[in-house]
Amino acid sequence: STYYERYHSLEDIYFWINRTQQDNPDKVKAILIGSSYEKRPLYVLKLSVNNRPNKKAMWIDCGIHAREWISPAFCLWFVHYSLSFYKSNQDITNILDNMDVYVLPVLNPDGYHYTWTTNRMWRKNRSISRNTKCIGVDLNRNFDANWCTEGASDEPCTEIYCGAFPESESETQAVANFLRIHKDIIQIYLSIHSYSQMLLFPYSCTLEEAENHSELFEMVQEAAQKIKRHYRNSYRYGSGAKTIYLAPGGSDDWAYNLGIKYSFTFELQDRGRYGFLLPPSHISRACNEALLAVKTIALKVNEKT
Ligand code: 0X9
Ligand code: ZN
Repeated sequence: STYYERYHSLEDIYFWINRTQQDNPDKVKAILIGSSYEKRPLYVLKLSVNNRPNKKAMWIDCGIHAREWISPAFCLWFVHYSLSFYKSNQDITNILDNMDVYVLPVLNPDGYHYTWTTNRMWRKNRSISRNTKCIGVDLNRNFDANWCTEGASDEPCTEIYCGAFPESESETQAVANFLRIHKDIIQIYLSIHSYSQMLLFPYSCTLEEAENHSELFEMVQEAAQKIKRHYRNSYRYGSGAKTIYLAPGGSDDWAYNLGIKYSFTFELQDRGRYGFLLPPSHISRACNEALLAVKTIALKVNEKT
């Protein structure tokens, strides 16, 4: 198997980030956007193929939940695919000619490292809070979107602990600050999770419909149809709250409210047979399906603007 058909430790991924930028100095720049609770650096890779002024951008983050290993694997897959097939694949060429792409391969490095060394099923980050021996905040409940209402918990010992206050966590702050600064150029926000095969969009923090609900619905519907046709695999789609559950404080809803009107969360393979423990032999299929969804959405947004 190739490098991209295997899972990689955090140390390997840091090495890969450095190597990828060194080998592609004209297309890739690593940007330090902050650090984790345990002081690990958070690097975003900026993919940019030409210096056209006023270029729009897409953001993709992976690994907000530690045990969802297919997610960082997808970010690496996406960067490698973009660098390998720019100029030979028409879709990725069209996308990169029209927008820069910011890729954060591991949003929650402390948690990811912990799943490699100690507990494979860890979800949250590794921050220590007062008055409890329970560790970690669910970073996808820590953003300022109906923070800590129904679907999150203020109990530190739960898997969906929202943290002491919105953006209490240094990983959340790093992402939120970067998006605030770049909100006028970023048109598309994508957050990659697993598992359950779903293409979700705002809102998850309320049952109300987003202002451009039907536009978002049509985009994920088209993406799901393409996956079905190409790979004979089914993805459910719709707003988060109606498709899975109410879950406030998520990055997608927060980015949407910031003004990034094309905001999505993808839940990659599988539908529960292996769950978070998706075997490496399934990585290429899972990533190609997600890649097709990313392309479909990015091309649609390019068409509109
Ligand atoms: O609950 C979550 O955070 C995500 N599902 S997971 O099984 N990967 O944990 C879904 C996130 C959907 N978006 C929001 N809740 N904002
Ligand atoms: Zn998740």
